[in-house]
Amino acid sequence: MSAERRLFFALTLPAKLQKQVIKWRADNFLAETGRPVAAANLHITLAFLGEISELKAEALTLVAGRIQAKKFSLTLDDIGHWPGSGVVWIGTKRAPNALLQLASVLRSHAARNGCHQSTLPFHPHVSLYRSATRPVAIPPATPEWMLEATEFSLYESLYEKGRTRYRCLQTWPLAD
Ligand code: 2AM
Repeated sequence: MSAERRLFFALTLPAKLQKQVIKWRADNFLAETGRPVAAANLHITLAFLGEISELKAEALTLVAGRIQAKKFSLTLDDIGHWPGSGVVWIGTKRAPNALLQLASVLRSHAARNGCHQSTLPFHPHVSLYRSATRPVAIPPATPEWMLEATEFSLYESLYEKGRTRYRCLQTWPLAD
């Protein structure tokens, strides 16, 4: 039997935006805020699949390829801290319908394939810090970056040499 892998569907931030976000983070948060997420790991999770078998991964890859979803843009104009999960994040005050629909369809396919889905409502966000369990001084605003989503991807989460790395397994374009 093949090993299980930890997989999730996500939107990646373009490299230029990743750099802008980490520069802004360094300038606007205290060093002791938490464990900073590496630039290359900045993303918006659409559906978390958990540790799944190759069979389930193949089924969900096929399903993802059949999804007809549209391109959309969103503004990263919101910031927050969830002390329970220790996450400091940036997100959007107005999630576009196309984003909500894409996440919803991926999450329902994941659930139908036996991947447990959180009962919490989907809240699109980019995690900036983890292990931030103490009160955090949140900056008053973000620079309101615009993110153009033209594709979504399936990622594998790997833990190597004490670091988390996300490997892109497959990417699907969003339609005009
Ligand atoms: P995040 O979206 O809040 O950053 C890979 O672990 C990605 O899936 C991370 O981005 C992580 O959190 C997200 N994720 C969503 N639900 C998760 C869960 N139950 N366990 C671990 N990661 C989860």
